[in-house]
Amino acid sequence: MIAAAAGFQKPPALPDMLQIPARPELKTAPVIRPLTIAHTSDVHLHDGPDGAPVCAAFSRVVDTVRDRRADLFLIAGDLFDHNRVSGPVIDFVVGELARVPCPTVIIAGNHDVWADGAVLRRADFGQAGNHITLLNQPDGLQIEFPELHATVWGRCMLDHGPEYRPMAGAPARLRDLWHIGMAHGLYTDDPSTQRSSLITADEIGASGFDYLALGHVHAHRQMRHGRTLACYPGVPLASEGTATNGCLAIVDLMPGTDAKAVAQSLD
Ligand SMILES: [Mn+2]
Repeated sequence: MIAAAAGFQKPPALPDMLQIPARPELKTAPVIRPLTIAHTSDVHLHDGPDGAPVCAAFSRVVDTVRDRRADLFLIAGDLFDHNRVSGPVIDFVVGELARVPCPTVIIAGNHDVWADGAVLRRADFGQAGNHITLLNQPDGLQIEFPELHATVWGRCMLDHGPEYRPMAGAPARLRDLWHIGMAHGLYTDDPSTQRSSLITADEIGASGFDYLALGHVHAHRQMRHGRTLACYPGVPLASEGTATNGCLAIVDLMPGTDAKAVAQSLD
């Protein structure tokens, strides 16, 4: 029912026989645009000759972000293998991120934690363009992307330990925007375990995120709790001796349906 504007004159009623049947009640779906997300994690870029295949794999990730015309690119921790990564690899990453045509959000992982002198602190992502956002607040940061009708939240990891909970302080949905989270840690069904950086099923279900971009576990895996689809994307470079190719997650958010993710091969 739409209220008539002030001054609007209601037309005279038609005779009964000419009345047009009322349409079925339209569902009041929120005005949210579809969104395609490309999601990677655990790239583990590093120096040295054996770092070259990893760099090539990250280039294939960026190629896929472009080919799939993703609206949003999420890097859910451990982009770098360690915090001593040197300038050439940082320059390479900045150059690759400059090729990404959409907003890109990065969080730290346990290999590239937000310590003094950390590689994520030394990298000048602004050189890649103003489309790169680093969620650098230990207590969490929620960024709104008006053009995407979306928010992205995540915490910045300082220490990988049992006391660190990647989902602590996750905010409620902002207005009717897509509600997206990022978290680097270990998903578990057993909240009593003493492992580090735990992410529990209850936390995922309570978050209300439409999509939760996970990192840390090196295999593609999807979990649904409540309305939330949580996903480890799989790693870009498959480890030696495994039959599978590297992959990332391509996620489709469509108004009125649950999120869907697929593992996109990087062969
Ligand atoms: Mn990790």
